[in-house]
Amino acid sequence: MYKLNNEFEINYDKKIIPDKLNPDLDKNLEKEVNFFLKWGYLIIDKALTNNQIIILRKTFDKTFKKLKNKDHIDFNLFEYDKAFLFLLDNKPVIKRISAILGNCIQLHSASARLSRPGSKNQNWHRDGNWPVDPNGTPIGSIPGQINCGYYLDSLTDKNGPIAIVPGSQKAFFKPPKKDFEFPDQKIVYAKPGQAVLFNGWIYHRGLANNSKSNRRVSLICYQNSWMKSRETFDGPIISKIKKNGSNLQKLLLGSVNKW
Ligand SMILES: O=C(O)CCC(=O)C(=O)O
Ligand SMILES: [Fe+2]
Repeated sequence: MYKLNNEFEINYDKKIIPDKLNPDLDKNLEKEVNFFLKWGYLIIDKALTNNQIIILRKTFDKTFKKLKNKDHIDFNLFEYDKAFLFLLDNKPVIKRISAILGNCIQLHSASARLSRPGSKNQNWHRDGNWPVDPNGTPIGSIPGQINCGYYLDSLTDKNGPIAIVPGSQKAFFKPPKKDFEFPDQKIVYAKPGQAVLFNGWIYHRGLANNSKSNRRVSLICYQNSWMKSRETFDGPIISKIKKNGSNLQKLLLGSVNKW
């Protein structure tokens, strides 16, 4: 027999949900939003300070050294080391994410990928399943997911830039599982310190690393806060921030567990 529990109890502080649903956009931000809407990606300069780049590289290397042969952390990155945590609500990035998605945002996944020398082209993929007919629904629902890549090594043709296909974020079908180049693909050569935002539903892939050094990236992905997340939000590091952090951190970490 199904047992009723307190499913309907609201157990979060209502102040976590922002009163104002969209931030004010200045001319520059408006330009960036329009670029993102047109091309499906956006490069943010000065997303990390030099010191933050140093800390991230050190933390990244330490983390993967402990994991030995593993080359992909696909969620819960913040539980591996609290030095990654500042990426959660990194101001220059959150500013653009909320300019595009609105103020009600949540973490979809915090991940990291180590492409060692000799790594092959990744498969074309989306970061989440595209859930809406390209014509929209009658009521016009448009959920959104935006990934943010912090590349810790300058991307070159040798170590594998990231390729994206502008327009594919609205395609109904999935990318084929074949190693090929789209004629309209765009190659992004990101630099450490920049953040590369891209639509989570755009076809993309990291390219082969034919250099002699590692290629490192942390990816922090956001979406509307009412969408389902890949994160579990229950590890010891996250639980502390969920309890004592700012309202924004709580919102991003799924404190609003019922809408
Ligand atoms: O390595 C890259 O440039 C992209 C990685 C990626 O798309 C992913 O991990 O989902
Ligand atoms: Fe991806």
